[in-house]
Amino acid sequence: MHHEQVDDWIKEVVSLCQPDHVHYCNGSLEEYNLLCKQMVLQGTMIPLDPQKRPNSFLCRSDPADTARVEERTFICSQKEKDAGPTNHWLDPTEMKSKLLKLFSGCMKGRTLYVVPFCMGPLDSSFSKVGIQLTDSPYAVCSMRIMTRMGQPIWELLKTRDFVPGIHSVGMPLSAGAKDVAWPCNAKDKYIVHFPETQEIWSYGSGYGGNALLGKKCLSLRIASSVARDEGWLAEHMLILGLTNPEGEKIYMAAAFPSACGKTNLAMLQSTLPGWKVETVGDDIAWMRFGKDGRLYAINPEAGFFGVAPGTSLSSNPNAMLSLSKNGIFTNVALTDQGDIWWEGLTKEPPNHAINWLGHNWTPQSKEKAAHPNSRFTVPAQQCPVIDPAWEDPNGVPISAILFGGRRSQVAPLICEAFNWSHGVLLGASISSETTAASVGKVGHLRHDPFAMLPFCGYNMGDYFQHWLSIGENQNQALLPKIFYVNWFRKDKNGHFLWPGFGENIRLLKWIFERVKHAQVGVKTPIGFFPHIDTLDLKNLPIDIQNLKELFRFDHEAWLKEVEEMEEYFKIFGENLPSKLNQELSSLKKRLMLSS
Ligand code: GTP
Ligand code: SPV
Ligand code: MN
Repeated sequence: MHHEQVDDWIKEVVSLCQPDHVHYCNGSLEEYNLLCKQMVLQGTMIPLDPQKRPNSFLCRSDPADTARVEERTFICSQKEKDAGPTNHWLDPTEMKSKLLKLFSGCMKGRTLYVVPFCMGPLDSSFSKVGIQLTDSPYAVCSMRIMTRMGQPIWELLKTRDFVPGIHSVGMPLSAGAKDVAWPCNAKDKYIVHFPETQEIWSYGSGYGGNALLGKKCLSLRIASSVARDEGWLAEHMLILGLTNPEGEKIYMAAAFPSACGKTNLAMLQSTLPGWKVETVGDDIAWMRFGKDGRLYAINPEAGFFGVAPGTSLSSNPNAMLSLSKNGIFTNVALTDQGDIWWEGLTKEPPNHAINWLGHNWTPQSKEKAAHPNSRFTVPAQQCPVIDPAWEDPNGVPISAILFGGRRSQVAPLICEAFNWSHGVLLGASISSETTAASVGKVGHLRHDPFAMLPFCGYNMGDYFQHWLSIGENQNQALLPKIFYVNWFRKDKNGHFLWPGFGENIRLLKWIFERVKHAQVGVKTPIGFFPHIDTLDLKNLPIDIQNLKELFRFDHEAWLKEVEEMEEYFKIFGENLPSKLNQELSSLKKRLMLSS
């Protein structure tokens, strides 16, 4: 939408939603503090002990609003085919009329906040401006942490187009009615994208990616569709810098599905002396080729919205240090000392806490202390290992791309693609066990190509083609090398075979050396495996049997995997690139020949 249209658009939405008040956000600390104060009075926020965790708050959501709602997420392109077989679709006109009904009067009794924000550094030509109109002060405060929000954006808007987003919790208040701590619409939710007109409408949820429209809605679903047209990539990827003991540095990006280890890898604390990881981003990467033929990435976000359970000083000390102050904690437990707790935070659980449902909790309780998708929201600049180049307007040059998922079986600890198009097959073939990041069954294996299943704003078959084309047109020698990793393989007793977390540095080191042209690994039908003696396993307490199992190549299982992939690819019909089919047939041939 053009900048001249800002005022008209806001007026239109105000007359549709009928809020009692309109507040234009300037993004100042005073404004943030005031909103927090109001939310404390309202019962939405509970201040934590300022001695322990300064300027930090706990929020408890409605139990009917705790995660992304993929079943209620829509891509409304003109043609159903352009949304593709993996997205929910409705005719845009039909959806618009539905939305107009839902939004009519939906903000009665509430304040509409006008939230101007920028995804990416203000001085970067990669960045995109958006305006979110919302009736949720929780969303406003979260957007102030997760994006560049406020006054400077009003300046940018004088000359720049913007993506309009309308968000309502979908719970109007009749005159005099008392509000609840977490307003939402427990029955009806719609997270809707119109890629052709670059519009976002979100109704009924106040939680995470449903409500912070700059994140998944703009930076992935809308941006991926823009990126296809403009020749770049908007990806569900972390970005990290890796420095070796000699001080040489490379950057890499990694796509893992939701709650499969991006934040942890992005902030990894190395167990190998002299090796260091620094964080550029933990969830989203926008990447494009520079004039020098290298791929450059920026992190469009300004904060971390990270999974709380499992985060501790031993698993992810840098995340723990990042959330020492100025945080919003949603659906974690409250200790008797006025601090936060979640499963895995400490070895010894507290004797008593108030859990995410507001109930008394003890270690004997049947209920969880924290919801499995409970999250912290903190500014990225608080991360002790934030990369010096994290706000570089030109981005950082990417030397390696990792794909991975949560696979208790079959997938090896690491393998390297033969080349770019084989790497695209590795990305397209990601399957992963589902997690609590999305509403629905947890732990069942599903396809999640490029970790983008819930986030691709157009036909996934065309997305595969886009990835193939983008690589074909470049100097092959300068393309990032592509790898597949799996930290989650389990033994017969259901225990993880690989220690993971800080020990993942051993694989990053191997990747570093491959980028620097160290010897090629062992060729297998599915890719190059490392020669065991090229992996640095010094002082790693791992059983040799476990190590063997992590790289055990189960021929039968892989043939089955390929047959299943053939079936899956059929859903894309004529939109499946023939090149990708060829890559799959070549894989099948290699498997047949090696049996
Ligand atoms: P989103 O924010 O949903 O996109 O998630 P994410 O990909 O950033 O995942 P995150 O790093 O928050 O990790 C999610 C869960 O996986 C947490 O419970 C972690 O403890 C666990 N996890 C992360 N890395 C490892 C690892 O190397 N090994 C094992 N076993 N678990 C891990
Ligand atoms: C994810 O689910 O991948 C997240 C959390 O990063 S949310 O912002 O809620 O989508
Ligand atoms: Mn994510």
